[in-house]
Amino acid sequence: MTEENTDLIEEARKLFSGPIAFLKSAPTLDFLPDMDVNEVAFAGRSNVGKSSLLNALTNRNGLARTSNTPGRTQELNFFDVGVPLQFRLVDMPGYGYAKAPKDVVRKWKFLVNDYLRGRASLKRALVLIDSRHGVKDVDNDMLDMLDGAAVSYRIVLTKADKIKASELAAVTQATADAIRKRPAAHPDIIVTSSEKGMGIPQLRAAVLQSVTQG
Ligand SMILES: Nc1nc2c(ncn2[C@@H]2O[C@H](COP(=O)(O)OP(=O)(O)OP(=O)(O)O)[C@@H](O)[C@H]2O)c(=O)[nH]1
Ligand SMILES: [Mg+2]
Repeated sequence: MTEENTDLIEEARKLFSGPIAFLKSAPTLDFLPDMDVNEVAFAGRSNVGKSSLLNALTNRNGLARTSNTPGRTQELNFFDVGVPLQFRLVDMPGYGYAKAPKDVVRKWKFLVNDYLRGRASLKRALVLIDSRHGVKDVDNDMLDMLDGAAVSYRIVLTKADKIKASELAAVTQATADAIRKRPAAHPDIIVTSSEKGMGIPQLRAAVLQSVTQG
């Protein structure tokens, strides 16, 4: 690891252990906060571990609500990082929940698509992929949406504690191959486990880097 990376990781660690607070929930676009500060959004299938990852990043268990029931997060949830405010984290509603009613799915598509297309302050999306499953069709739909909206994104594998190291290496490679030709994708994949803390310092640094560059 380069010295620059070590510095960034330490700076990110400090920032994420400082003040972080839930700002608001936006069930529709009317409720979005002003674009006064940069944002990083967490996207991914329902139950992939978005809320858990947010909690692991911020070292606060109850910050984002986690659940065994898929489809728990239905709104865009905004969290303010730093005092004075440095940037915002956005917990997005999960997609791909098979039992979701059609009107909920339709509402989700409009909300997410409009948010992604209209948000100059959104510097990067983190797309979470369950390391046991890899990139599925519903994930590709999300990546198409991001490529279409020209929102830069990065893939984060979750729940790495649930599979063997050899399987993890294989799914990481397969995921890298799957996104190679996608225009808005960052080529490097971050492997994480909220449960074990794996990849969390690196993810904090990646978040900080994406909100501070330009
Ligand atoms: N073993 C393991 N379990 C995890 C990890 N991350 C999340 N989980 C579990 O996966 C389930 C779903 O986690 P959530 O964080 O609520 O998932 P989500 O993506 O926010 O789900 P929605 O809000 O419904 O879209 C919970 O039971 C978590 O405890 C992990 O790193 N390892
Ligand atoms: Mg959630």
